[in-house]
Amino acid sequence: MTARETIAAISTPLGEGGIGIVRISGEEAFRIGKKIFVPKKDPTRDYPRSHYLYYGHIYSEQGELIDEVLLTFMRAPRTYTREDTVEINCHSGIFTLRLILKRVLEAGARMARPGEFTRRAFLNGRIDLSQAESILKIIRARSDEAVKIAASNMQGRLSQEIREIRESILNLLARIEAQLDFPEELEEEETALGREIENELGRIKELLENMARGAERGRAMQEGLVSAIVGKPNAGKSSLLNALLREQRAIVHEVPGTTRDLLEGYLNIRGYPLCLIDTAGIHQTDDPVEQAGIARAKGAIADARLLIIVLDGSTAWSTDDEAIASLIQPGQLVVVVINKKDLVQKISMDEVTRRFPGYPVVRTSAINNQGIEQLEEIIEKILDQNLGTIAGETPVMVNLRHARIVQEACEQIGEALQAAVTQPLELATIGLREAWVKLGEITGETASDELLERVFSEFCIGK
Ligand SMILES: Nc1nc2c(ncn2[C@@H]2O[C@H](COP(=O)(O)OP(=O)(O)OP(=O)(O)O)[C@@H](O)[C@H]2O)c(=O)[nH]1
Ligand SMILES: [Mg+2]
Repeated sequence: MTARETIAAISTPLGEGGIGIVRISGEEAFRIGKKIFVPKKDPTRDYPRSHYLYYGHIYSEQGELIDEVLLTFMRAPRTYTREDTVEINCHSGIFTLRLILKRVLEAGARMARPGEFTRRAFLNGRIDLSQAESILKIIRARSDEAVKIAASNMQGRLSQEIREIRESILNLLARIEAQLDFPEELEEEETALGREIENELGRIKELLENMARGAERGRAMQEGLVSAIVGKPNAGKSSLLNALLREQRAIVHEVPGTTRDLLEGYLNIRGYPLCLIDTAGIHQTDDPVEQAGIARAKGAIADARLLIIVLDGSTAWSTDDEAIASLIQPGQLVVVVINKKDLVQKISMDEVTRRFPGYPVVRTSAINNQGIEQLEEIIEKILDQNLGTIAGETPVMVNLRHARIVQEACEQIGEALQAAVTQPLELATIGLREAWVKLGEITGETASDELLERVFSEFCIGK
């Protein structure tokens, strides 16, 4: 382990709370802890004992009392960073926490950068890169399933699978190379080996494909599936958002064009976290502000995985509805809501089925909370069908970076397979090597400094 500066940060959110924690990590941690902390009881000869909770007080340099605290000295390597660590549990007020941190910095620590504690855990070999990223995912999880997935990856589930796949790739490379070194081998053996290589490549490809398949569900569970509520002005989009969120989140008004900007709300529909975006009503207008809102609405539609298209059942089918139907992109999930079912219905169902063929349709009355449960049921069904459940053994990726790497590796293995079938075996080694290097970026074995910088900068200070 190389000597590094001792770092410190406030590790709990800034604000009022029961307890706040200031964390110190590095060679100087114990010295700093002992300098600023006065234990209540006279310390015994073995003070400070590792992983032992001490009660006492922190004083300023001038000897003024700052706070009453519980303090732990933790000797490396049994710590988060694998370095000597001190944690100070104090009363959580912004000023107390800041005063204690200031005191720690005066005593010789330097302020930690975002994610630096976790980065040290990585550099000191306690966790690999994907495990570090899973810690961040746990912190940001938006559903129970997301916590479970991230926790299992934090334990190294994903890393283990990736290591096994990389190992298989290396073995295969070794076998191909041995073959290339002894070209005098009999032709018959060569075809047998060729078939074996093909089979192994096929197996590796399938493992990667399974992982890629589970990734979208994993990410949706982690971040919330991006879903846009769209429709013509006054259809009841904002009312529907409020009904789904069960709070008066958006302004609802009889004047068309009420919603101008995008409005986001998070909700959990039967275990699926959704990031629900209310948008401005789409129609032809000369008003520049409305036009700007409509442009944003169209952007949100383009980015959404799920579209909740709201039609006003009490008005006739219009060119605006027509225009909205044409915004659906291939691969997007769609549910059609005919709102205002409490009023006399004027909308033509023929037009609805003509323009939205095959999409589920549900009637609601957003202001009376009618049909909302049916809508939720339909959304659940759509997500069940399209986000596929994950095969039991396959680890789930929730990280876009990992998913992209696996996708790329999958393509490279595909190319290797192609080469193994049609061309001299040498060509297959190129794809295999590329896939091996690429997959190493998941665990961090082949990650560049720039990549590490990018990953850890996403963490907050103190983690
Ligand atoms: N009768 C009836 N009125 C509704 C229903 N849903 C919404 N409204 C009314 O329709 C009007 C428009 O509702 P909003 O939710 O603001 O509609 P919107 O689609 O967000 O409209 P814009 O933001 O202007 O595009 C309001 O007066 C609502 O009270 C419904 O189910 N039944
Ligand atoms: Mg609105």
